[in-house]
Amino acid sequence: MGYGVPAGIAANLVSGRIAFTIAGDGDFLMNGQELATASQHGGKSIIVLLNNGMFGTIRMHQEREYPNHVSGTALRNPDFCALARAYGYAAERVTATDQFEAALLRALAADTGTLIEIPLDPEVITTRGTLSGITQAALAQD
Ligand SMILES: Cc1ncc(C[n+]2csc(CCOP(=O)(O)OP(=O)(O)O)c2C)c(N)n1
Ligand SMILES: [Mg+2]
Repeated sequence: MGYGVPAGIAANLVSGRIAFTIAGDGDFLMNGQELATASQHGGKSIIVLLNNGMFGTIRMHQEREYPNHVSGTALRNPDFCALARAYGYAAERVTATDQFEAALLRALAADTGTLIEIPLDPEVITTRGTLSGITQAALAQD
């Protein structure tokens, strides 16, 4: 966590190639200020930010081991698109799968870096199950 955003910016600045970073919301919050570095040095990274409003991986562990005992994993997030624009990045929010390709093409064509925010339902916690499904499975074991 906290690595992908600055690493992508550094990779872009060193190589001149567009860097593509996928970040969680908690992950982005650790080093998102490095967008200032990208803007300062004319860097361009494309960041896809998966925003589920929580430290989802940790919440998943909490539900599995201590169902319905949430502690410290909810996030009160900023407006990530507004934040990215404040640093000089372009930004857009993608809310449907069929919007993504056009957003990515705009990002590839842009002069600056771009943050693409994808709001995610917190229930969509893995490819194989839901958050409430994990909670119910844990409760059923007791
Ligand atoms: C520097 C660092 N601190 C803490 C952790 C432990 N950790 C693993 S996943 C996670 C939460 C990730 O949240 P987010 O980036 O929002 O992604 P999500 O799991 O919600 O998709 C944490 C705190 C870590 N991997 N690295
Ligand atoms: Mg998250």
